[in-house]
Amino acid sequence: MREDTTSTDAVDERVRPSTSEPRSGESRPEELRARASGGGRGLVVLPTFNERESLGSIVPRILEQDDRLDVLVVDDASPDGTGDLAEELAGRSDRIFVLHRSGQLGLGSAYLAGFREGLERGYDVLFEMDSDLSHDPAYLRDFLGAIESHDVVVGSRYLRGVNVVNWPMSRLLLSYAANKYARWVTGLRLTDSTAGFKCFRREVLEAIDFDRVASTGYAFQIEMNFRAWKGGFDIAEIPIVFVERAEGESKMSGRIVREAIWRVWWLRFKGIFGRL
Ligand SMILES: Nc1nc2c(ncn2[C@@H]2O[C@H](COP(=O)(O)OP(=O)(O)OP(=O)(O)O)[C@@H](O)[C@H]2O)c(=O)[nH]1
Ligand SMILES: [Mg+2]
Repeated sequence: MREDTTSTDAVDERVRPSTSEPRSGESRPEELRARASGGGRGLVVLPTFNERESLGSIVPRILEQDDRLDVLVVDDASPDGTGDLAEELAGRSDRIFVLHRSGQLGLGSAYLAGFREGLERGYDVLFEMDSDLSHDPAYLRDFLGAIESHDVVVGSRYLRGVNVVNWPMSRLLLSYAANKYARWVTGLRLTDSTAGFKCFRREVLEAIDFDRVASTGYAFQIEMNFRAWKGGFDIAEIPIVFVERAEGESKMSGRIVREAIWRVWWLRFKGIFGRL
């Protein structure tokens, strides 16, 4: 029997079961319904919180990589007006959609909200990507190639040496150590389990009960990999170079790091006892 997940923390940030009604605090991009048609289509989910400086350049660069790609911006009522800019962009292209949420609800739940939307609309491949230009859209072609023969593809910063540009040594060490630690605790054999540039075949996301995904920050990335892996799906890594943001503000915090430290143990024990 499955346990009641509503008793744990982070309840506010959890996405409810898929229904035909939008969640409270979200407005649904109706045009997405008409656009999604299946047949190898990919949706790049771009979570934004105060990313006005970069959104206008990243979105067209994504779309020019491949005709099969559309973009869904998931904006958490950014005070800098990123949501308005996203609407402006969406008004100019039938490949750009926007999901507005009522406040800063966390990265994990932003992705889950975007995935729910994309699954409902029939997309075959769902991408995660940062909107601050840290992830070069040119890699989307590599992802599209790799996802044809794998269930999940992760863009790794550590597959061929260390490919991170402009991070202070302290941050690099933290990220590198976090990856070694996650690998040791969970047994997940990835070089970059906290990476945020990745894609899933729709079947993988359909097999994951979003209501049970509890992590929000870096741990969210580890948890999604872990759930896919435990679900019997295969995960491939491709090398990417990650460039630290030049504009805007980081949302990285001590809370996010602390969550990742204990959450991997939670995953390990849930996994062992088959209670994921
Ligand atoms: N919708 C939404 N987006 C978020 C939230 N937190 C972060 N993001 C977005 O998620 C992406 C990754 O966040 P970043 O702040 O760049 O995190 P990071 O890459 O680990 O750290 P820096 O690049 O140093 O800032 C960016 O596009 C953010 O705008 C959130 O609570 N809601
Ligand atoms: Mg970033």
